[in-house]
Amino acid sequence: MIDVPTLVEQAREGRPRAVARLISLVENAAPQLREAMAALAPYTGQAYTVGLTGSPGVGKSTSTSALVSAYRRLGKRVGVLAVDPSSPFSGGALLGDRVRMQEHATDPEVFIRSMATRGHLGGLSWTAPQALRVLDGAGCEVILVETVGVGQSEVEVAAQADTTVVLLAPGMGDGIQAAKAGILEIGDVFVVNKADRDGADATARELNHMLGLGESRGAGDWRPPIVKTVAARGEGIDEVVEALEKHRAWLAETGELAVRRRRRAADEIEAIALSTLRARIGDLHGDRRLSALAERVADGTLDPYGAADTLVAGLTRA
Ligand SMILES: Nc1nc2c(ncn2[C@@H]2O[C@H](COP(=O)(O)OP(=O)(O)OP(=O)(O)O)[C@@H](O)[C@H]2O)c(=O)[nH]1
Ligand SMILES: [Mg+2]
Repeated sequence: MIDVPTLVEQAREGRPRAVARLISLVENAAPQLREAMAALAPYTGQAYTVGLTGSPGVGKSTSTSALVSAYRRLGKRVGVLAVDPSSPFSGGALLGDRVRMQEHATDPEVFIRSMATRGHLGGLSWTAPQALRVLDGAGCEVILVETVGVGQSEVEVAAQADTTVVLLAPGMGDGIQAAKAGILEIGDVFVVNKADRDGADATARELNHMLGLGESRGAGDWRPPIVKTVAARGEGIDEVVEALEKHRAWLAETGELAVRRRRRAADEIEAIALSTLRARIGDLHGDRRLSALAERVADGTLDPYGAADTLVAGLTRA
């Protein structure tokens, strides 16, 4: 038996086990999730969410860990959500990240959770926001979201954040790769990590150039800063925090924060609605309503669009 009100109360007090169990409800799409989200709702909307994205091995986990340290020095309760969209298993690829996060493992004010999202109903767009809600409701003032893997899923996770940090490293032809992946558009803050290696200045210059090319900014618009770091040694991390705080202030002043959060809420509602509908349609296989429609489409007495309309209307009335 899961006692949801007690679980939520304990999570509010910052008890790690309660937070972990609530996130498990998300991962398992448990029936109690609805009640949990309703109970958490009044406490959400406080956390500042930062997404970290970039090619594999660029230093996302190392940077995340260094940022956790920096925010802890500022006395903030911090949440970390590491999302692995490529794997249906928790753990696995994230094991390395756990090792990198080890130094925070015993800090009661740091909540680290990794989750695998592949194969989930509704996928990333559904699970990550719910997990963020749990961390937010649990009083995390800052939440860092890191994705493992590349491609569209990274962009999706970035879209869950108030501020998106795009990491690059010297070499690897990163700038060009980034442009291809559409990652330049989503970056609010750019970090050139591994600045201890040759070519960091060249990468920063190239990036600066590429950001300038797409420029059509007005006076009050945000100009994404480029920060050089050696995350492995914690160098430049305070400057990243400074850039984040500036962006956060800009978001609040311009009203963009509310715009982004409303857009995310709309995406979230849509994802939940779609997965509800999908589940109902899934339940229909073998259902008389669907077989009756299928029969008519097969024998040409009804077109598939008309049949789908009838089906959808029936589902939403149910
Ligand atoms: N030289 C150098 N190495 C670094 C720096 N930051 C991280 N690394 C190393 O780069 C490797 C990858 O770092 P991670 O933090 O795991 O990178 P990641 O982006 O999280 O990798 P994935 O999660 O696999 O995509 C590790 O061996 C780090 O120790 C840095 O500033 N300089
Ligand atoms: Mg990582």
